[in-house]
Amino acid sequence: MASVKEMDTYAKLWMKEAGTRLRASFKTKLNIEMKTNPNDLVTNMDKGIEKFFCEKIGEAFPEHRIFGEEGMGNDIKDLKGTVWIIDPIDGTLNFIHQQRNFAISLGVYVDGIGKIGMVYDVFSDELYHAIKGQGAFLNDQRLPSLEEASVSKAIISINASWVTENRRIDPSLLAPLVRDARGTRSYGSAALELAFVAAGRIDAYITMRLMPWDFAGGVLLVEEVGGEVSNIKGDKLDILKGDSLFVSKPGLHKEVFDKYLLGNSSR
Ligand code: 2AM
Ligand code: CA
Repeated sequence: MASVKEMDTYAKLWMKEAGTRLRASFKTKLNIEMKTNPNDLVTNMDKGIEKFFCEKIGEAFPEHRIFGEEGMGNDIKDLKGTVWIIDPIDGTLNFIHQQRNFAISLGVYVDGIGKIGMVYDVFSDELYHAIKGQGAFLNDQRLPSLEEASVSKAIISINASWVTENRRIDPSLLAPLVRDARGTRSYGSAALELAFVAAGRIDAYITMRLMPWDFAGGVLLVEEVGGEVSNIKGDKLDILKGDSLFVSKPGLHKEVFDKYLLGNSSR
């Protein structure tokens, strides 16, 4: 069986090569297609980068399975064995509109347990990287453990959708949190927002709907620096189906559940 070290070494090389390809694509004309709606877009690069990972993983680890956003991997119905969960471009709208604020996200799960998490901020050339039990790193510099935080001193990443009429949460629940926090931000890439929480650049990230490849890599980064990770009800994440997500520095989780999400929590 492949060792975590071996998978990690390959994964890092592939992330860097994929990033170089994405940066090179800034000079070319993108081929953009609509997926489910006019704001849900996919480019030739999303597909090309997923194909690149599928080929590399298939050559190095033919017995492993791949769960990718663009569907070029396997039809995944369980997390048995080793599964590589990949988003070739997380934040495709940013990639198209801004050529920044997007990331490649990768998580390696063995029998449902996250072993390797990587998020590559391609524009900034910052590779966030975690191995379960061994800590999290930014460009090979170890990230320190997160310190306790409180809402009044926190910068919270949240999309404005969740405090306006929407189908997933009563906007009056999160509006007071937005009011009480020191500040809010929205970067438009869940993987990057997870990496920013792990690096202490923001204090929390809350969102109502993510797919497995949006968070499979990033949640490991946050866990490895002692951050708190759950869905919006306070339950363990559903890695296979996707979930809502609430990650934060220690202490913030409890404060947010106690003061703002009471009634929405299953605890
Ligand atoms: P994507 O660009 O890979 O689709 C934007 O707030 C974040 O949510 C991005 O990480 C984006 O990833 C993801 N996202 C966008 N639309 C989504 C949807 N309908 N369901 C789940 N995740 C989504
Ligand atoms: Ca994507």
